[in-house]
Amino acid sequence: MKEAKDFYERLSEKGVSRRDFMKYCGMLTATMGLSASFIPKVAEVFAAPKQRPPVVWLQFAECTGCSEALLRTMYPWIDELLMDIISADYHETIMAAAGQQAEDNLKTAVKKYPGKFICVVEGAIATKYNGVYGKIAGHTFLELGNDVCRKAGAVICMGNCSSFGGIQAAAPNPGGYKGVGDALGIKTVNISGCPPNPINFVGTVVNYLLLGKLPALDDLGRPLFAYGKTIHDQCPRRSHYENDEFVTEFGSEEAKMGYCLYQMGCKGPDTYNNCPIAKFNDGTSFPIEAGHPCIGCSEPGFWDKMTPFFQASE
Ligand code: FSX
Ligand code: SF4
Ligand code: F3S
Repeated sequence: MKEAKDFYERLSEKGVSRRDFMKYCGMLTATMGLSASFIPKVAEVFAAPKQRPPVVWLQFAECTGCSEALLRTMYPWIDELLMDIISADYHETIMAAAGQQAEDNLKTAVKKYPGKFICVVEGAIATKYNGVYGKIAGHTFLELGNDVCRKAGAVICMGNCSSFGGIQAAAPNPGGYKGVGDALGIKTVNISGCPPNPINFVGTVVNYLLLGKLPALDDLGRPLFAYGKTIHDQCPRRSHYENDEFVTEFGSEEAKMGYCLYQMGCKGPDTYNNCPIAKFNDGTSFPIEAGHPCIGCSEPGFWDKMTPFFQASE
C-alpha cells in the first residue's frame, strides 16, 4: 500500500496525474489484448512491483533508434516507470560505467542470475569469418551473444535488426549479419519494427510480470497481441483502397484527401504490426496517417523484399 502511495507521489512530483497514468495503463492493457478489468492489475505492476527481473541490455549492430524510441517515448516518464519494474543491471546507452567497469558489470550480472535474467538485445550479429565484422571491446557480437544470451531466462529482441538482421543483413551482407535467434540458434521474442513501438516492448514485459509468462508468439517470434494483424487490415485509409481511390503523386489533391497509398508503394498488405492502433508519440500518428506509405519495417528482410519502397508491388 505504502509502496503504491509513494509511487503516486513520485508521479505527481513529475507533474503526472493519477488520471494520466491510468489512461496510459488503459492503453497498454488494450494493446496487450486484455480486457479493461485488467487495468488496475496493470497499474499495480508499476505501482507496487512484486518482482523486478534483472535485465541485461545488449547492443550489437544497429543505430540505437530502438533505445531512443523507448527512452524518448511518448510519455517522458515511461522510461523511469520501466526502470522501476525491471532492474537494468547493464545497458550500454544509459549506464554510467565505462570501460573495464562496464565489462565487469556485465560479467557480474550474468554470473549472479544464471538462467534468470532477461536479455534484451538491439542489433544484429555478424556471423561470417567468426563474427569479426562486429566487435565491442575486443569481443565479437557472436562471442557476446553466445556468452550472455544463452545464459538468459528469456531473450527479447528489440527492433528489426536483432529480430531479423535489419539493414545489416541487407544484400550483399558481406559480414553475414543475422538476427539473434538465427545467429545463435536460439528462440527469441521479437519486437520487430525499425524502430519498434515501445508500447509493444512494455506490453511484453508487463505481460511477463502480470501473467508470469511471455506472450503468445507468431511463427516469427513476434507477440501476437501486436503483430497478429496486417497494417492493411487496421488501416484508416482502407475504405479508399476498397473504392479504388489511390494517391498517385505526393502533394496532390488525392494525397490531401487521405486516399490509399498503395500505388505510392505502401506495403501495409504484407506487413504485420499494430501501428494504426498503437501509433507513435503519445498516440499522435503513424507513417500512413502522416501521408507516408508503410515500408514494411517489421517484416524480415524488408530492405531487400519491400524495395523499391515507393513502387507498388506487382
Ligand atoms: Fe535496427 Fe535498433 Fe532500426 Fe535502429 O536498436 S531496428 S536500425 S531503429 O536502432 O536496431
Ligand atoms: Fe492498405 Fe496501405 Fe492503402 Fe492503408 S494505405 S489501405 S495499408 S495499401
Ligand atoms: Fe513500420 Fe509500416 Fe508501421 S513502416 S512503423 S510497420 S506503418
